[in-house]
Amino acid sequence: MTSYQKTGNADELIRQIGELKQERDALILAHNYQRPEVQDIADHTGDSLELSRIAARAREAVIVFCGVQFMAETAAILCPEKTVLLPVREAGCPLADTATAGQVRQMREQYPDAVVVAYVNTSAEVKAESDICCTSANAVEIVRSVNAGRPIIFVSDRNLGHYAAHMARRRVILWDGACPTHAGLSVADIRQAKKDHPKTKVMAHPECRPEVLELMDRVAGTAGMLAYAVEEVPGTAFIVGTDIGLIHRLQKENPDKVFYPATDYLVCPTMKLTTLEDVMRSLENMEHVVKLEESIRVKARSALDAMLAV
Ligand code: CIZ
Repeated sequence: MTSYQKTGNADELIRQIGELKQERDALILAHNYQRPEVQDIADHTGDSLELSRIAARAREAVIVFCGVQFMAETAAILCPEKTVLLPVREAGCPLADTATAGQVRQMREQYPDAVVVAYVNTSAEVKAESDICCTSANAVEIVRSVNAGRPIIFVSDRNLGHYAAHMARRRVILWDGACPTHAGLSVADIRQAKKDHPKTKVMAHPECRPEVLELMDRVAGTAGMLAYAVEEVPGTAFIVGTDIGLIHRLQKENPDKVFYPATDYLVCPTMKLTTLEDVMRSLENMEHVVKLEESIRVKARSALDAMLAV
């Protein structure tokens, strides 16, 4: 096994990652919010579900998931026969941390007829207590698919839950959780961005507050934002209301268009923890392996399968 030579040279580090990737029979996946240099060395970039599905189809034995804990867990739920590595163990998600399995069980006792819809930004334990999962891309469809006679508990993001309920015209019991990055975006920020960049299209993630979403030309998850950018004519400029990591991919895939962050502080700190050095170390030491209890994995898988069936 090649040993990692610390040269301080980025090209050399990238070369060594490539070499070690072959030796380990590994596939590198990077979420759309990762640092640009991590996205650039990845075999695939995407949202958490897209990446987990790629992981499940991959022929490689090892998946290096550059993202946060719940994302690597989702990959481990979908492909138990592979080794899933999360380069930075501490890369968590403050939104996912707002919900525990015990709290979901308590909610179920309070609303025994309810269908629990778990946003993908939840732990494997919470997914295991849920009936069906959803992502930012399909939350509206999933909420709409629930039998109209039954109450819906939407875990974990109250803004996404509110948006899905509004679009699907359903009543939803909202969890008191929010993404600190998206929920921090204000109406004043959007007004300022529009003043700074007039004649732009404005898009934001459904984890933003309802009053912010009202000002948007498009509300979408990262996959939907990438699609929206392609739809518009060359020369279009956009204000982007999600983590600035997505701007790298938007700009790379649409060189004839311009993308401005809605504010400079739309940065998820845990999504930026993973560096190229961490990816190298992860491959070298085969760390940190995502381990799930099989009973939890099987139950969480059934909530993900219910989503895929819709
Ligand atoms: O599901 C994902 O990957 C997240 C957290 C956001 C998005 O819209 O891609």
